Amino acid sequence: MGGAARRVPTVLAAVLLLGVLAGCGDDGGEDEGNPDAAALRATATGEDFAEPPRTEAVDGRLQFDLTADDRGITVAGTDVDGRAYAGALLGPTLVVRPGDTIDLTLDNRLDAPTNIHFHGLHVSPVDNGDNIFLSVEPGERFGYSLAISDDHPPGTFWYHSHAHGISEEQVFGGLSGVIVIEGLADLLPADLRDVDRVVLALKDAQVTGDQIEATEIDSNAPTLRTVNGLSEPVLEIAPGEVQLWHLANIGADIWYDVELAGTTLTVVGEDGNPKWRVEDAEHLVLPPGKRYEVLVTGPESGDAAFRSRRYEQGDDTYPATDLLTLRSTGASGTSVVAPTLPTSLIPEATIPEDEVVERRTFTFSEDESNHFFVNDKEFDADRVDVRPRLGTAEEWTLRNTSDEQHPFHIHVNDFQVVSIGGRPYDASGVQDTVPLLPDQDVVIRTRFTDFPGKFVFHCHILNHEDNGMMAVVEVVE
Ligand SMILES: [Cu+2]
Repeated sequence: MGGAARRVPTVLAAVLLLGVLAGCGDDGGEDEGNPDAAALRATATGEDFAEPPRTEAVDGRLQFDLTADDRGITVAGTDVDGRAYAGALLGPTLVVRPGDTIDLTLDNRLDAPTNIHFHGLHVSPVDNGDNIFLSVEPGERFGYSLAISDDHPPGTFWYHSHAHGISEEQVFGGLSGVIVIEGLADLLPADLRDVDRVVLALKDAQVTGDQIEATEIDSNAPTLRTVNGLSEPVLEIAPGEVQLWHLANIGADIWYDVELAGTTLTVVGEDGNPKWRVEDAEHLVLPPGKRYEVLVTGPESGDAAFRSRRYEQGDDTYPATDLLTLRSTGASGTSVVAPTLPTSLIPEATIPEDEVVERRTFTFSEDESNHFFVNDKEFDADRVDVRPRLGTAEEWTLRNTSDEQHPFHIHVNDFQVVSIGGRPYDASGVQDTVPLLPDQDVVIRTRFTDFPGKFVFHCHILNHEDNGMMAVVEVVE
């Protein structure tokens, strides 16, 4: 296995600085790509792959301070304004194991309130847990404490600002990062348990002048799509080597439809949940918030492009874009003996129909003036929209009556998709994010286990969430 050391990225910094220089006084006229983004791409492609710095738990505890600061991203001694954790487009990757505790102090040096959501974690939503109703004011420090249970599923999760009304500009400016709960590789066949684990966080940036766009974000505008903040980096792999990729879309608004040229992606996890049934995918759609864990096998030789296909979201259209080059270190003619891939990681655990105690329908809609609704209501933090009982299972019909797609996401508890567009869906695991296509009901079942209290579900296009497409769940005993 490779195990090559991965350095802290400094490339993005240089990229952005060059973008700033290239962007000065240069304005528009191009219909493909804003000039700054184009300049960034031209100067940045082909860099070595790198991951964000890792912050790992020690003796069962991950204790650290996380600064949110709009002095932004330090670039070779120069700052580009953004809204960033620890001075980078992506916050550090938090690495823990089941049973660990995350003790994170958020130090808000922004000039706006903020907070943190821990996306996908099955933890308490109240007090100083995964509580998105609290607001950390400018100049304040707030200590989050999250107890991750011994039996928490391993996989890919993420953290980001959930400050309602400004979550889009905060995440777009930088306020998001990856969380890895270790242990997924332990569920693989014995000869794959030492597999190289690689984080590939997808995030875009629209750099205008000397700052990341904040006030006039247009999710359909040309944007620089990065992997770990790098433009088209090169990731090396040995012939026949299997790597475990943690794919995560941690951006604010845009979608990806990823593929690896010439091969399939072996999906072993989705949204931080190991698969009951491993499946090969030719491509994977990742709306904002979505994660997949996939196995990738190194080709005999040559390069393979990891790219996003053109994707039409209904309102926005994202052009086909190369994201990363996977480079085989093998000489031409190298023969490869690929290891046996798994067919299942954990036993199937569907939620049976006879366990369902309540059925509800939620309709997602929008009007012509950028207002978004759940059951005809805009979000109100002081209103409770649904009160499930702790320990019960419910079946929800999610109905999208708008003309564009919305990725549904619910906090705290995962769900099983049981049908899409009236056709039964043979789930291969549970998930926490699912795209709602226009005029296609998605039916899910979920159990409200372990944690009473208030949390939310919402569309994970953060512009839509900020503009109303969110509702309050209160789990009661
Ligand atoms: Cu939406």
